[in-house]
Amino acid sequence: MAPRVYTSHLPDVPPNNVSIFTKLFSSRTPGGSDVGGHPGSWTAYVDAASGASLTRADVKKLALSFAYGLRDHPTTKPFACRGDTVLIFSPNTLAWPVVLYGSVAAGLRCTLANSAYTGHELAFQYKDSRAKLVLTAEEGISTVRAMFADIGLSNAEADKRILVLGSDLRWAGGPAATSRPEAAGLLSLEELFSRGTLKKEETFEGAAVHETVYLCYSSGTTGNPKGVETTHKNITTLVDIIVGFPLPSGGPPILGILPFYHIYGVSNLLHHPMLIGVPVVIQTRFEPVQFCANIARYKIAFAFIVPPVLVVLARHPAVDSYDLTSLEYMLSGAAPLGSDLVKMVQKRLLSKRKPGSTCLITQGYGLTETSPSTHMLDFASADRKVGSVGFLLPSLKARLVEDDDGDAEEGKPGELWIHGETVMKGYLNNPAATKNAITPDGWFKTGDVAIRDKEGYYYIVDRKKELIKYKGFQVPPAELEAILLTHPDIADAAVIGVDSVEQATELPRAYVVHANSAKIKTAQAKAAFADSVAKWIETKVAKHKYLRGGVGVIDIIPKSASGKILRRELRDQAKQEVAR
Ligand code: 4UU
Repeated sequence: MAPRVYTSHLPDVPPNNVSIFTKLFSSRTPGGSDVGGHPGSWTAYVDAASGASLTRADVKKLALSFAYGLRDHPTTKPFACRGDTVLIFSPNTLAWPVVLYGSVAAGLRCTLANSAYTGHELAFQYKDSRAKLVLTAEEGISTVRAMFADIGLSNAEADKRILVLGSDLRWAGGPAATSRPEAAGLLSLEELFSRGTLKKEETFEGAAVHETVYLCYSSGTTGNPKGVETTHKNITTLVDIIVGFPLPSGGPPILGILPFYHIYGVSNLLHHPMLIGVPVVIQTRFEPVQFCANIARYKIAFAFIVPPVLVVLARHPAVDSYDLTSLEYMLSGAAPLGSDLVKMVQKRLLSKRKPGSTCLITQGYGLTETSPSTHMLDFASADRKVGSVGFLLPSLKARLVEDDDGDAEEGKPGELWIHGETVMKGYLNNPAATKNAITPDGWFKTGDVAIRDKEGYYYIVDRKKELIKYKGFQVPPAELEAILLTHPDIADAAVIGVDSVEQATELPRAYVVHANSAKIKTAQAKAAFADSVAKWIETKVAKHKYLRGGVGVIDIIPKSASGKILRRELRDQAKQEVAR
């Protein structure tokens, strides 16, 4: 049967063949003083805590200066040739856009790591991405040193590969700060700024636009995290695709709480606002009281969020202590969003506003592998289509595949496949995983099950892949299972996600088989063992991977004849255990 291919109802965007830096920072008027088509004097990024800010022209100038410093400074020079990879390890700060765009201008690849990672987790990404240099916030220095120790590098060699993004913001007109003792002897951002400026960014034109620029990590449908090769062309196409969705150009500031190291943050808080001329108020990391305080202080009208942020808005007392009336629009993504929660938040926020006020909550959908957005719900349809991730974005094609031979009938669920210029090049150094994810004719298999209604709105109804998402963060079960199997008392293990409606997220839950079940016969002994396993995991991994869904002790992990864990069975079992 011929595939049933859906296209967007919106016109395709014109193809473009430039680098990210050229796309975002070139003047649209020849010889003009604008940056990316908007006045260079407009504010681009604001540090929420100090109020220090950078204009669009500042960002461009500092990025080019950073790029020059990277290539010129004797310490960084050996690690900063075109195509080399830098690893960025920092919570959201004002330095982020500067070093990201600066690295891109210098022709480098950037691998972005979760700022909560342990040294061991970071070591995996550093080695796998073949990174050479690490850009870290002060708070991350000890973890980075632990990472270099983990991979067997001497302290002296390790220190040559560390660049510190300090908390002193004088380079952005902000306050001075005393640097932490652990930063002593390490190269700082300011030292790179002081050397000169790159006259012109490294260019990527023609075939070079297909060079990899970002390596975010995703486990895809199965296994361990893999480096997603995102190219210049992927990103420049994506920014054109989402221009105007959901924000108009030149609007009021938006609040930046999504982590910049996740593709959702990179795309929606770093690239997109540069293109549409909207300032981003940067919050270091999500924290409920600060979130509310920043909305009030900066009169925020819009925020990109993940579903658990709505739990805060529905229940947290801080919501009553701050004036949040400016917040009229939110876009949620990275995990499923329940319509009850949307309605609860709207009810609470609107109860404090004049009749007829606006509070619209919409959704976007995408994946690291699709750079990321493929679907977005327009604000005009937000109330009518609560629960939908919206329509397919321009220039993309979609299929809903029932199995490998056929597509689902209209209105019926199928695995969502995506085709277009925003589909990643592949998984780094992993042709087998790439082949599994992308068909020979370029269809990327998302692992999500979707329904498309008659009007062309999509609903994500299930996830076929094993991936768990805790508050929008990826938790690859295979990674936790491999760690659990190193526990001396565990003979076998499986990890699944259990839903928490309360927290609007999944929680990772492990099932383990004791190596000597005679030792844990009583319910009490089993519970104590389960507890000890959950605590033990907390010594090994970043917080978002903690076994918050608990640990179940069982006799055997259900597996198929070919040895695959039957996760659906475990998910059903977990539901019964919770119901009991
Ligand atoms: C149900 O989470 C992301 C990307 C998020 C994103 C991107 C563009 C959100 C809004 C936007 O405009 O990437 P990953 O790679 O970490 O995780 C991808 C997975 C998907 O396969 C799906 O299972 O995250 C889940 N997901 C969603 N699920 C992402 N968005 C949604 C959603 N509803 N709205």
